[in-house]
Amino acid sequence: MDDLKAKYLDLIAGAGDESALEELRVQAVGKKGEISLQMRELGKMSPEERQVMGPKLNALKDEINSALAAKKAALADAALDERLRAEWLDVTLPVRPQRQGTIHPVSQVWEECTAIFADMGFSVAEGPQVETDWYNFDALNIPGHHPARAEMDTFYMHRAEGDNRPPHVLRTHTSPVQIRSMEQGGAPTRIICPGRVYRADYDQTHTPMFHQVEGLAIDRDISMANLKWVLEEFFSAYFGTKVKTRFRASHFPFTEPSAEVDIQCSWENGTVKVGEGDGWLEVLGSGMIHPKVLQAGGIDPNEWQGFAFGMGIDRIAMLKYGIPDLRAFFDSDLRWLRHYGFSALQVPTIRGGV
Ligand code: 2NM
Repeated sequence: MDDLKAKYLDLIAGAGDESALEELRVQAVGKKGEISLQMRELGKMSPEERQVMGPKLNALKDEINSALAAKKAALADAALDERLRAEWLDVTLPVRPQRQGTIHPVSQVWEECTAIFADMGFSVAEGPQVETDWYNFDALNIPGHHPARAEMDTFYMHRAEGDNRPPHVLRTHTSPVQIRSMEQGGAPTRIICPGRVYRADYDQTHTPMFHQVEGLAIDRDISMANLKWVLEEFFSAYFGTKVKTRFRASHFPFTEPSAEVDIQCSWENGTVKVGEGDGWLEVLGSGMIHPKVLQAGGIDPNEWQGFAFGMGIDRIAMLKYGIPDLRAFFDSDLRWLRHYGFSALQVPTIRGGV
């Protein structure tokens, strides 16, 4: 029995894995195992012999079983240690760099404009891109025969056969949003309307969809002087340097008087710099809101007056960030987007009063 014990304890200690251990278990204490067979022999023994051998065999069986269990646990521990070693992971490593999208210059400048005008008390109004001809034209003092209707290269929506109502249009400016805001909020008011607008025009400097921000301030004694201050404040904050403006008399159906606004710039071997030099760059249209337009928005022109202006977001984005070609804005070329795009963490650069 001592030989049996020594043999199995030795074999168990040397078992390399769980299946080798299982084979040993069957071989020693399985139904037909060596120790089980010995126990069967007890029946053939004399009672005296059995009294000695019985407990000894039971003790041996117990010892083998606990050696098997201990070895099994040791093998499991070793397997776990090996897994932990092989699957080791440094959770303190920085993440691998990931390809990220960028903020489009139009979105960036849109946000910059919103932030600057918000500082001056303007809130943002938005409205539909498909408009009635009333909101896009008539309410803005552009009647059916007015050349501006043709000049604006309007996209017209389709009407069903036999439906003779005037068709809806893709808005040619964001002014209809301002009419809607006048109707809803009345006076006094200060709003800007950034948004997409559409004109059937496509060349080096025009795309059929582009972006505008228009502004509107209505109160009892708003004047062109207020307009000039707001615009100079805006351009100085936007370009980060004091920018002079020049007003030139102009004509728009929706404003009277009307002015086109130039900003000060220099031209040096083909590149424009805003806020220096003695050149001028046209960037904006503006004026005092025409009484008929106030009336169309439900505001009494005998009690209220105000200024309005409109400019191209894409155009001022090109100026500030040195982007040469407008059409590339809407090509979705990833190389262009990575080059001119902004990080999501890049907060719009605006500065306070100059
Ligand atoms: C411009 C130029 C001048 C303008 C007028 C209005 C409204 F709705 F209040 F009458 N909004 N925007 C306006 C005036 C727009 O864009 C070149």
